[in-house]
Amino acid sequence: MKKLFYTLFLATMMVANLSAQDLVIHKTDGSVVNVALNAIDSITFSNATPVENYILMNEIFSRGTDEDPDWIEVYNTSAASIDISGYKIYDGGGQSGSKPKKEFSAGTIIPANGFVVIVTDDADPSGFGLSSGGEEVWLENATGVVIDDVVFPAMAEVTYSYGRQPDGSANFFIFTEITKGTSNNDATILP
Ligand SMILES: [Ca+2]
Repeated sequence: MKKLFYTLFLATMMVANLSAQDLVIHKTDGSVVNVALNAIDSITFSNATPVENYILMNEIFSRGTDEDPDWIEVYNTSAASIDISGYKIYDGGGQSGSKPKKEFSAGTIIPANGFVVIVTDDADPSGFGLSSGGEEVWLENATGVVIDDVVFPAMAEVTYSYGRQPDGSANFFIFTEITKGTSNNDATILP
């Protein structure tokens, strides 16, 4: 917003100087928008705020068995509880439509800085299996906006998982100590 404001400020100054022909907006995605000054009626700033995301996939277990199926742990990075009813997790099959997306059931609430584990296994009728050879998984919110995606590597051992340390950070590791539904912060990392 500061950059946009600065650009608009400069444009306004140029209008005052009658020395410019276009308003040039340089967007954060690298694109540039040109608008002829004589085509502008007015400039206003909206109150739209960016969507902030507090829910992340925090730990992934892809070496599940019938007795201990695959799962993904989701973490709430915020200091308030969040209702994640209708949020969905899926892999490439869910993205292409060949497999269902796994949906968090109605009434699923993650406490502040808390965890929820969802089973994602072929053995689960509404789910999909995680590839022990590694793949990409996505998390979308109840309105269908993708809010997180993680590419996890192959897991060599059934006692390994993959996740963030500290919780909610951008730092991923293979853990030799699974912490299903609890903090990853003290989990032992594969050397
Ligand atoms: Ca964990």
